[in-house]
Amino acid sequence: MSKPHILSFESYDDWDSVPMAEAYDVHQFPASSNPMDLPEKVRNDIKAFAFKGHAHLGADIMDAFPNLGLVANYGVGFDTIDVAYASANGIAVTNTPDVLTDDVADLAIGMLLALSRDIVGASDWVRSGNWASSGAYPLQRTISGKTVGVVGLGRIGHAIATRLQSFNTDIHYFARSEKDTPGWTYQSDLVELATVADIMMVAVSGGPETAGIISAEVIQALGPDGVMVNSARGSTVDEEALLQALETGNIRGAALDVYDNEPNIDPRFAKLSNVLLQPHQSSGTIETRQRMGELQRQNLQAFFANKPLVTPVN
Ligand code: 8YV
Repeated sequence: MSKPHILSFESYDDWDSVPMAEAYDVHQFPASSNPMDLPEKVRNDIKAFAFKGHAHLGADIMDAFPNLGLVANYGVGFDTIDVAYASANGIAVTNTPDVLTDDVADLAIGMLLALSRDIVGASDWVRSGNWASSGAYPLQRTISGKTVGVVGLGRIGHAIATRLQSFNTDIHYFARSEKDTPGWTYQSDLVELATVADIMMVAVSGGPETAGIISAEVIQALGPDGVMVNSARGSTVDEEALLQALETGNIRGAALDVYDNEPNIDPRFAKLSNVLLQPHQSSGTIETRQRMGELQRQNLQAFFANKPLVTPVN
């Protein structure tokens, strides 16, 4: 019996590509990024995408596949997928929520600790022999007891706030609406949130609604003693304003896993000593990536079996 045809984007580990190839006739999205480089018959056969990565997925690509019915995204964020266009054309979109929440929240806390205590610089101090030759490392800063502003109280924002609660911090959050979270303070205004916060944790979804919400004004309100951790999307931050604030000491520091132009990030970041830089790896553990792949395949399987999708977006 012939297998259903799917289109795979980017590359997958063996634990994903092997089961995918067992169940489907897998075609690879062309390196040219031009779907028309695939033969017409293949484009007609493909009914689902195993989508991965952060490149734009819009009408120009979807239209090349007249029988496309599903975009199964490997990732929780779907800001680069034109979901409105997909919906209007009867194409379902799924994502991989929940399975990555803990790892993303864990790394956000790790980034905050690493930034505030300069764990990376202190490690280099020991390795280079500076400890023995020059003495104790410069004093760093406390996290416990500080006021935290969490931007976005979805699954990931909530998991970050819950972890930070055990550091005896005072949790404030910005969200579309007030949540039932006794002891945490709702702020409907981001500038207000930044004004009260010592530490800002950005955990809001990407997309047009949140583009640039961490504006120059918000960054200024965070102030010269404030720090920011972004594990959401680069697009949520006015990156030029952030770079200027970091360069001039208008905020104390930032820990970033996401940027505007990944992976070719602004080279000014690498020149700064008050930033901790991560390569968009919040969900990057073997355990979580395996669960993400499984969930993506469960959605593909449900689609081809005409069953309800497991984690639909539209
Ligand atoms: C990526 C992510 O999906 O889930 C998300 O929204 O940003 C990541 O987990 C992952 O890097 C694969 O592209």
